[in-house]
Formats: sequence, C-alpha cells, structure tokens
Amino acid sequence: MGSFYVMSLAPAPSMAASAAEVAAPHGKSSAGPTISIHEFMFSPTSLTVTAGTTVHWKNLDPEPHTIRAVDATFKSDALDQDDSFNFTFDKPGTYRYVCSIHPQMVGTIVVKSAAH
Ligand SMILES: [Cu+2]
Repeated sequence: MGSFYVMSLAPAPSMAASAAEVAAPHGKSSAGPTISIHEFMFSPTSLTVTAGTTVHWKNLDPEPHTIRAVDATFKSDALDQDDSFNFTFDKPGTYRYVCSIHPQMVGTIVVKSAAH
C-alpha cells in the first residue's frame, strides 16, 4: 500500500524538522491507519489516533457506503467497491460517524492531542 515513500522530499517545517518523532510532515497525507468497510461494518469499529493523523477508509463491499460524521465534521461521497476516503483529524475529540445509507453502520474515531 504505498508505504515505501522516502519522505525527505517534503519541505521541512522550520521548527519541527529536528524532532525525531516527526514522521509525517504536516499537511501531507501520509501513511495512516485504514478502516475497512466490509460486510456492512467498519473495521475496526473504534480507532484511537493522535491529532494530525490521516485516517483512510476503504470500501471492500460491492455495495456503496458513505462515511458521515454525526456532527458533520466530515462526509464522504458514496464509495463504490475499492473506493477510499481520507480525513485528517487535527482536533482532539471523539468523532462518531455512520454510513448514511445504512445507519446501523457506526464507528468512532477518538483523537488525542499530539504530544508537544
Ligand atoms: Cu453503508
């Protein structure tokens, strides 16, 4: 899944460049967790990430699904099979989301503050 990029081409943020833990330059979608949509379920159903993480959803079903935050923070179009959707969570909080086509499909993203 495209995890072999060397990130050194990204412009270095002036302050953070020396921090050893900066693996994901801010503002660029980079490797992050993927939530599979399969058999009318989000998997994992609940995911905890740190702020700034880009979460990917990928629909494996031959049925359209959407990802829609209950508080409308994010909303995907209908995803066909093998389509994906990304969202970067910059603000800590608990984000509940549903598939607007199948409201019984629910998931939660918990975003914790990045340590700095
Ligand atoms: Cu659905």
